[in-house]
Amino acid sequence: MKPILITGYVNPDLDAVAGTIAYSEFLNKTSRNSVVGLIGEPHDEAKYILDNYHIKYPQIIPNADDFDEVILVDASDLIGIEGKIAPEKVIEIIDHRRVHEADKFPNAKVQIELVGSASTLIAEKFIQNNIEISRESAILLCGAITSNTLNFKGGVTTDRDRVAFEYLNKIAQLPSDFAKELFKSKSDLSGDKLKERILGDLAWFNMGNKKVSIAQIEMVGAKELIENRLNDILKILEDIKKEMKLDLIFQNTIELDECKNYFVSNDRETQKLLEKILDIKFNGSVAERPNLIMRKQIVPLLKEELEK
Ligand SMILES: [Mn+2]
Repeated sequence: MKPILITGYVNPDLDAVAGTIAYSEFLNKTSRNSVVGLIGEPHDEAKYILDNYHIKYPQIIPNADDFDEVILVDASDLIGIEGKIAPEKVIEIIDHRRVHEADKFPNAKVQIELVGSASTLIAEKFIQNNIEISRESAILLCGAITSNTLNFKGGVTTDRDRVAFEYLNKIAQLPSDFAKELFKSKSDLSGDKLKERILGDLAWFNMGNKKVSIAQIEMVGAKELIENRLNDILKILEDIKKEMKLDLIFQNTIELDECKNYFVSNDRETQKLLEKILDIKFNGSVAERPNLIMRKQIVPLLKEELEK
């Protein structure tokens, strides 16, 4: 029997990279032969953990054509896998976002639970089934939980994430500055890295009759980035808007150190919409908001507003 492919979105983030590697380990130790195959380019943060902890890179594949069965981790939308994975091949989905398209995968067993990180759901499988996890997988899952919960400060954080992290870190034994170093690894956006990051972590949605895209940057030093590169950001967003024929686009810039967000848009309609749903006020092209809000929390608010 062919192995099952375990993968995530094209250009997977740390949650997907960690979750796929650990879930493959779980399946190989319990029930079925599986392999991880990532499509596209993993995010910097994922590469940082793989490099820094000398973990073997998973294989990169062009698409899922060589496989009959696919499991998606940290992914549940057609957008983001289009043309790479046939939805009928997906037999299982493990994800944690409120707005999703799991119903478009006719053969999938679906587990969507609103915890901070898909990696928490994977960690719970080891815990519940009493399966020993490798240190490599524990490190990856710890990294993903730290990242996705914004080091447990993001509004998506649940007790389940904390419990999973605590369990995993007994095996991972991470240094006390782990979160700080992890966040530093994705905070250099000098030169062309800015555009690469925006494109690498872009998400888009159909809401009402509008095509909406949200760029998201999580970093330390967001204020300086916006002060120094605002025009570059606006130009990049404008180019994406034209190229993808979007109705609206904005950037959610998450400052990990000071726990605030900076929203960027120079379109007055978009600004008004965001002012309404997020209770913010634009000053020029930028609006500041205290506390941390992530794209997956903004999407349901935006969808509700645009579809009413
Ligand atoms: Mn995730």
